[in-house]
Amino acid sequence: MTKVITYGTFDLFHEGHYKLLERAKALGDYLIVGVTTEHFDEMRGKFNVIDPIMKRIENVKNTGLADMIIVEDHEGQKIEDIQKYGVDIFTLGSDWVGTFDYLKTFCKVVYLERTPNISSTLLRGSSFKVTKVGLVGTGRIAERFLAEARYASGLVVISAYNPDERSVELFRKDCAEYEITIEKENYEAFLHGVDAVYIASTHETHYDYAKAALNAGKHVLCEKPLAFTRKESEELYKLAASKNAVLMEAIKAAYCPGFQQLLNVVQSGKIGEIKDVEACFSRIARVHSRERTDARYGGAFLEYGGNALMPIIKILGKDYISVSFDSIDNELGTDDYTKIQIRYKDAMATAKVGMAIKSEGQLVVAGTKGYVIAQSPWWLTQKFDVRYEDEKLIEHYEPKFIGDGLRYEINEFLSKIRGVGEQSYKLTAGESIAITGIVEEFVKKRGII
Ligand code: C2G
Repeated sequence: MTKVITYGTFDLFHEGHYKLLERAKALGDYLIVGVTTEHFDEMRGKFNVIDPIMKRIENVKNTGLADMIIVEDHEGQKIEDIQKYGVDIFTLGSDWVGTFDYLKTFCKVVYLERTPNISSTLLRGSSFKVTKVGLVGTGRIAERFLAEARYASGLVVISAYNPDERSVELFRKDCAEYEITIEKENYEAFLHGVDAVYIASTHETHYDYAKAALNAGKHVLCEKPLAFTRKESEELYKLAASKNAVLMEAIKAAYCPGFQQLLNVVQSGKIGEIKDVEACFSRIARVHSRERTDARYGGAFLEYGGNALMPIIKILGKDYISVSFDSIDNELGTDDYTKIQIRYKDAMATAKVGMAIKSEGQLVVAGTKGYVIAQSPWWLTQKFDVRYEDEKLIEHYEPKFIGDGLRYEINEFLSKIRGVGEQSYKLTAGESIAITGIVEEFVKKRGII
C-alpha cells in the first residue's frame, strides 16, 4: 500500500484545494491530510486565516478523499509524521517547489501543479470575497511580493501591468509558476479586473498610477516614495478616503512586529525623554540597477530615504522644525550616500542612506535615562537592546520575525481592506505625508522636480 501525505490550511475551501487532494490521492492508495492550526499558521507568518480549524477539517472531510485527517501544529512535524505513519510520498502544490526537498531523505517528494485563478472558482455558498491583486511593475520587488503573498489567506495575485517589454519578459520567465495575466497597454483595463494594486513601478510613476487606481475605487499599496510633494500625498490620502479605499505606503519595517515592539519600549518611558534618533539604511545596489543608472530619479535617497526617515517620524513626530541634506554624489549626479539632519524643538535626528557606500545599518534612539539600539538590519527588527549608564544593565529583545518582512505588510494591507485595521497606527496617513514632505524638500533642493 502506498501512503501519501499532504498538508495545508485549506481556508475558504475552493476548487484548487479539491483538485490538489484529488491528485494527491491518485498518487497512492491511502491519503493522510494534515490541517494546520491557527497557531502554527501564525508561527509561519500566515495571519489572515478566516475559517476556524473545525470548519477547515470538516471541508477536507467532506471531499471524501482523505483516509485520515491529522492536525499540524508545529515546525518539524512533517518529518515526525512521515516516520510515524510510514509515508511513501509527501506532496504539496507547485507553489512550494524546492521548499520541502529536505524531506527527500525520508520519502519521495512530489510537487503537483497548482490550480490557477482560484478566485473565480470559490466553492458556491461561500460569501467570502477573495481579494484580487494586480502588480504594477514587474521588477525584483514584484517577484518577492508574489512569493510572500502566499502567506496571506484570501488574497490572490492575478495580474501584472507593465508597458516595458523587457521587464515583462524577465518576469514571465522568473514567475512562470504563478499564472499571472500580463497587461502591457491598457492600465484602465488592468484595473478593471482587480480589487487592489501593489505599485512597484519606478518612483516617478507612483503618484499617477496610485491616483488612477484610487479613482477607479481600488485599494492601493504603493512603494515608497508615494509621491514627490506633500500636496500630492495629501491629495492621494483624501481621494482614498472619499472612495472608501485603503491607501498604504509600503515602508515594510513599519509593519514588522519587532519594530512595533521597539516603538512600545521607546514609548514606555524606560529610556526617558527621547532626544535623538539615528537611523541608517544602506545597500550596495547592483551596477546596472535602476537606482544606479537613472540620472534623474536614481540615487540613494529616493530609493531608501523612506526606510530611514520612517522611525524618526514615528518616534519624534511629524512636526519637525527644519531638515537639511548632505550628499556624496556620483558621476551621474545622483547621490551615492546622503545624510539627512532633522531638527525638532527639543530633539534632533539623523538618517543616513547609501546605495554605493556601505555603513552599519543600525537604529539608535537616545533618551535621558538610556538608549535603545537595534542591530543591523534594524528594519527587519530581529533583535534590539535597551542600555543604560550602568553598562551591566542590558535588556535584550529578540522579537519574532519570519520571511523577508513583506508578508507583514501584505497582511496589514489585507486586514485594512477587510476593515479590521481601519484605525491602523502602524504608519498613519499623517506620518506618510510628513515623510513625503521631506522627500519634497530633497527633490526641490536638487532640482529633480
Ligand atoms: N493549492 C493549489 N491550487 C491553488 C491553491 C492551493 O493546488 N490555487 C494547494 C497548495 O499548493 C497546497 C494546498 O492546496 O498544496 C493547500 O493550500 P493552502 O491551504 O494555501 O495551504 P499551504 O499554505 O499551501 O500549506 O504545512 C502547511 C503546508 O506547508 C502548506
